[in-house]
Amino acid sequence: MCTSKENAFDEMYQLIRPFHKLHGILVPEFMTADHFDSLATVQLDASDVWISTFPKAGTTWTQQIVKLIRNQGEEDDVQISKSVPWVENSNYADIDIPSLPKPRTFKSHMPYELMPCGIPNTTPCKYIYVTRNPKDVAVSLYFHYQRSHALPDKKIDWNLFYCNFLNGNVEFGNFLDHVLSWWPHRNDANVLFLKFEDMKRDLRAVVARIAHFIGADISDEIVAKVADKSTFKAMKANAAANYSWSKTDNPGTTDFMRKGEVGDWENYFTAEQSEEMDKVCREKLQGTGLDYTFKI
Ligand code: PPS
Repeated sequence: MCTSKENAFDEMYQLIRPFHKLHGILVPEFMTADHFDSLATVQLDASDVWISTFPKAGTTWTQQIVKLIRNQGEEDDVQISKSVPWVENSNYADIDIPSLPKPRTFKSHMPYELMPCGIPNTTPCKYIYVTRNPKDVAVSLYFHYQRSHALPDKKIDWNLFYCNFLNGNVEFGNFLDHVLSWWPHRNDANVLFLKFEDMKRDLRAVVARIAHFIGADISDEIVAKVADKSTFKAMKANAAANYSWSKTDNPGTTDFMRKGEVGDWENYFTAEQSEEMDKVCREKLQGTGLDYTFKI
């Protein structure tokens, strides 16, 4: 249980590269305030589509879908992180947004009110927010910390990570606060709110919804083609979509395209942790109408 870990934050953040707060949100230090603030003057366009998520909720999957829809189902060999850049990440600061060919698609992990380049209800763009049940997000993010943030040869204990996740002491803060920043806007005309589990259940239906939302006129045949090229298996085998280019200091850790399942959390959560997370979700989501599927 998390309550027994009083120093969880200090304990875990000694094992990983430096993090800091960016406008109140915990992020890796490579995301600088200078870069973020410079985005405020970027001119957005009505054809821009943003994909926003809490990390590990289905970002890359949705990036791939939008990219394929906008390309009539045709692949290219451009890495997804270049085709659909992560805007607030200073590592991509050399990407000149104004010169990118339109229509442009962007990735962000910011909550609603901190979206780069403008709060969604003040811009002409469309936003796809994707969420996933928090137990699977926690497990996926745990492996991501191990692979991408842990100092060489350092291993993070699952119980320690779980505790930090529950307390909102992970990148992009508290998972439930993040989703609840977007949830009230789910019916806004320029927001499409999606769930990872629905994508797993019926990928073609979600591809069709996304195409309709972004105003792409594609046939049922192209919808099927996009869905076929966006399955976990297809993306894992696709060198432009599987992040095989992203290097780790911790050999032996998992691939970015790890499992892509609903319910893998059962292999890591103890019964007490699962109950604790259920309780926190119940308390925080009560009356909002938002719920999650933990198993399909
Ligand atoms: S990131 O780092 O925030 O951009 O990560 P993100 O892309 O949001 O999430 C990575 C997890 O999504 C899984 N994934 C998929 N699952 C099913 N189908 C497809 N096509 C797919 N593509 C990516 C990926 O495997 C990570 O989840 P886990 O549970 O770790 O496998």
